[in-house]
Amino acid sequence: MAKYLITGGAGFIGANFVHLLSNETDHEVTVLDALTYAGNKASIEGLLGNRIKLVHGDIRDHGLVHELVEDHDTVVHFAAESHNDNSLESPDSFVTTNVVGTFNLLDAATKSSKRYHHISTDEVYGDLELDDPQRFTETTPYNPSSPYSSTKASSDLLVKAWVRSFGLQATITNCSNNYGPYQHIEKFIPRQITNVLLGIRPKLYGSGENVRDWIHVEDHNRAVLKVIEEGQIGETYLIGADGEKNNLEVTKLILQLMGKSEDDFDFVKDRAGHDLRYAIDSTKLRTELGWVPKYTSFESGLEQTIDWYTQNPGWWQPLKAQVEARYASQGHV
Ligand code: NAD
Ligand code: TDX
Repeated sequence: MAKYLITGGAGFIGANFVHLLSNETDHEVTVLDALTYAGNKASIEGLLGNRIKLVHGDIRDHGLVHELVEDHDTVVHFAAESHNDNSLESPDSFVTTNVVGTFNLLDAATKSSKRYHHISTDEVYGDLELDDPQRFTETTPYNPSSPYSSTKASSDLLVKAWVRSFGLQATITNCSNNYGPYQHIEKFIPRQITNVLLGIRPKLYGSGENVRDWIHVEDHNRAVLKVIEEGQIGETYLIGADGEKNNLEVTKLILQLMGKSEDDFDFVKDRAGHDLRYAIDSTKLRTELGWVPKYTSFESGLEQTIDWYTQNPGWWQPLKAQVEARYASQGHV
């Protein structure tokens, strides 16, 4: 039994990770989450009690971060501003949360000699051509495109520097696009599912040719746990499940699974600087740590996700009008 501090544990991936720790380990867990627009206490409410606690606080609060890190064995850092479209409109909080917030955690984990795991993204590597035979690996040079991905890249570089300069006991994982329950409805897949549920046509940026490498959130989180338990200190592991699909294919599949016509969607204004393709080669994680994904069928993972949003309107419906109003102001409708 260990004491885990989970930052961003009321967000999409962090909340799913807290469910995994609750169901499959006997660790004590403290969630540190600022409950921004992207955090939702309801995602972990049913788990809160003696073993799982929530501290409503900000990773930019240096004193609070030091106090909490000192009292735990392992820090798993999910908290971030995570949405590319928002980072184009108002990048400030991306810099303060993703860079300065990460610095606070690294400083505290170094000073109190704690194990630190850093959650990052494949977007730090930039994008690939559609026909590029090489996928991202642990040695691909960093080349981020957006304010979001450049702040995530900055935070990864801080971790690497703290490992080398101060001996921080850290690992990093860079994962591809996640889907599954509890994902904020500003993101692509839940935006389209909830649109269809409300009779609104899905909205596809540009020509829909952009490719993302989809992985179910549970597969991501099981890989994270494996890296924390068995990974080599100082190492980076890429997490991906060979799930490349373009946005047009995903939109058509959602429409088909929800009993609508495949053409029942709109093309809308593209995202500025829109990355064309992400693709992960996860050979290192698979061969060194023996991780394999459970969700090998994207279609059945997507069906399960559609069911979850259909069964849980109370979780997402209160957010919908505001999310769509923001997209309208950005011209993505
Ligand atoms: P999310 O936006 O759903 O959740 C982020 C959480 O962090 C929220 O609960 C929010 O309240 C909290 N938070 C934000 N700023 C904070 C602050 N200053 N202090 C404390 N808490 C704060 O994000 P997500 O999709 O769950 O992503 C989690 C992590 O995984 C991020 O680091 C992201 O970069 C990374 N990642 C995401 C994906 C993906 O597909 N979603 C893929 C790879 C990596
Ligand atoms: O309405 C939409 N229509 C559309 O075509 C939205 C919201 C998105 N898109 C496109 C843009 C992307 O090509 O769908 C793709 C996925 O978009 P997002 O869900 O915004 O994800 P992305 O920008 O790829 O980044 C995600 O994966 C990597 C997460 O938000 C990041 O946090 C993670 O690091």
